[in-house]
Amino acid sequence: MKRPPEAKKRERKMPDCMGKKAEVALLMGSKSDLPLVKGAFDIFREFGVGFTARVLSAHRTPDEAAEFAAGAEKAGIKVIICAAGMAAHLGGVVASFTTVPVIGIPVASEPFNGMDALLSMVQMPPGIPVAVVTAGKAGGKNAALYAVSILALSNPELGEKLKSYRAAQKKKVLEADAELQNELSNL
Ligand code: C2R
Repeated sequence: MKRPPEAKKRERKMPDCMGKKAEVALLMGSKSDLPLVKGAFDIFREFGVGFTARVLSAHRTPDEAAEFAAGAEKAGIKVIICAAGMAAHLGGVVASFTTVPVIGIPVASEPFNGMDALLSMVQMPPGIPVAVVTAGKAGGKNAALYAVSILALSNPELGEKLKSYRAAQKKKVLEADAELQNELSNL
């Protein structure tokens, strides 16, 4: 049976960053969100995770956003991250077109300082979940780390990298504490 042209379109290869097959897709509602999600790129690079990033909007490019979401699984995407501000419907709409896990990053903007985006993402009706992470710059980093944890479930090497990352983080904090204790004892 001949497949409809849109099915073919959906299987289109994802544009890969880092020359690796993309397993994570990071969508942002506008290019203006980019400064807040850059932390995610650093984590993907650090962990060697292939990713792709797109500017797509459920409001402004509904057809393209739906096409991307509907074709993501076949294209090998295992986690989709959606960053959006204001009435942030992007994550919810993307999640409605796929069973690939969707993580939302609420982007803070005037006049509600991100509360609008947070509630739009976190208050999904039952049946279509979106996992929401920290608003602000930390959101990019945490969304990427969460995506890495999901991928690590079926990739032991990535799991080990994640454990080393946590151990290095712990070491840094304990060193900072030792430094503080030293400073306090010299007061
Ligand atoms: P502009 O800076 O382009 O005016 O966008 C974007 O994520 C951005 O934070 C302002 C804000 O609008 C958000 N936006 C959404 C969606 N599309 C764009 N929340 C969507 O589909 O949910």
